[in-house]
Amino acid sequence: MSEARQTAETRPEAHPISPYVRMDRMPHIWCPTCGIGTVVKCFAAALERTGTDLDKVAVCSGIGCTGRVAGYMKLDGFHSTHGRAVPFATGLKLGRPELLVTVFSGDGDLVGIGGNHFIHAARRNMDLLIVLVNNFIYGMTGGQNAPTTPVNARSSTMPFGNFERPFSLPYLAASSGATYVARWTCLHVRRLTKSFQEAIQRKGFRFVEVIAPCSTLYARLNKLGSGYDLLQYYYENSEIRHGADTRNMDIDFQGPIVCGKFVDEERPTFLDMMHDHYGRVLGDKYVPMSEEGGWIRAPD
Ligand SMILES: Cc1ncc(C[n+]2csc(CCOP(=O)(O)OP(=O)(O)O)c2C)c(N)n1
Ligand code: SF4
Repeated sequence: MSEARQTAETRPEAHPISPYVRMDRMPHIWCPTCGIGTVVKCFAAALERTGTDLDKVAVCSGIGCTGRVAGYMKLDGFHSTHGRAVPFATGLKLGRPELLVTVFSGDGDLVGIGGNHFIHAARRNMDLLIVLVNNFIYGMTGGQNAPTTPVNARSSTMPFGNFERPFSLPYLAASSGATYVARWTCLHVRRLTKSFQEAIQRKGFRFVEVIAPCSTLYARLNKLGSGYDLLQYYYENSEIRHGADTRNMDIDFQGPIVCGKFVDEERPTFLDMMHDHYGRVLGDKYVPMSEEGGWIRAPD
C-alpha cells in the first residue's frame, strides 16, 4: 500500500483508539484538559475488553460539547436535537432490540432540557446505557448555570454564585427506576472502564455519571486553574463508597465527591414487560418483533 493510501487506521503507528474513533474527524473540538475525551477512551477500552461487536452498538447524543461524542465514535449513532438523545435511543431500541443502545450527553442536555425523557426512560426500565458527563455547567454555549451547578459555584448566568439547589444525579436516576447506577470522575479511569464493562453486560436502564473537568468555562469562571487542577481536586476529595445510599451524595462546591457503584439489580425491561403483557392478554394474536432484528414476524 502506498504511503498516500495509508489511512490513520492502517498506519503501523495508528493510535490504539483508532478502531473506535473516526480519525478522519480529528482534531476534535474539545479544549485542552477537557474531560470528555477521557470518558470516550474508557468507553472504547470497555468495548474492547468485553469483545462487543461494534456493528451491534449505537451511540446517541444530544447537543453540547459531550453531544459531539456520537459524531466522533466510529459506531452507528445519531447526534439528535437538544435533550432528545433518550427518546431517539428509545425508538432505536424498540425498533432494533438486538442493539446495545447507548446515550452519551452532558448534564444540561440529559437532565435539563431532556430531564423528563430521562426520568421516564428510567421509570420504564428502558434498555439503554446512559453515560452522563457532568462538568457542572453548560459548556458549549458559554458556561450557563446547569441543573448540576453546585451551590456557590459561579457560572455565566450566576456571576455571584449559584443559589439553586442542584440535582444529585445518582439519586435522581435511582429514584426514577434505574437498575444500574454508578458515579466516577475522570481520574478513576480503571474503575470507570470496569463500570462501563459491567454496564455493557447488564440490561435495563443503566446510568453512569462521570464528573469531568470543563477547563475552559467552569474552571475559569471559578478560578480553579486547569483541568489538571480539577483532577487534583477529584484526587483529594473523592471517596469510594460502593452501595452507598444515593440520598446522601450531593456535591457541594469543591466539596467531597462520593463515587462507586450504588445500584446493580435486575428487573424486567420495558420490552420484557411488553412481550409478557401482550403475550398474556392477546395470546396467539400477539406477534412479537423478531429477536434478531426489528422486523415484524408474519403471523403463522
Ligand atoms: C432547543 C435548544 N435550546 C438551547 C440550545 C443551546 N444549547 C446547546 S448545547 C446547550 C447546553 C449543553 O450543556 P451540557 O449538556 O451540560 O453539555 P456540555 O456542553 O457541558 O458537554 C445549550 C443550552 C439548543 N441547541 N437547542
Ligand atoms: S467548553 Fe468545557 S466542556 Fe466544552 S470542550 Fe471546552 S472544556 Fe470541554
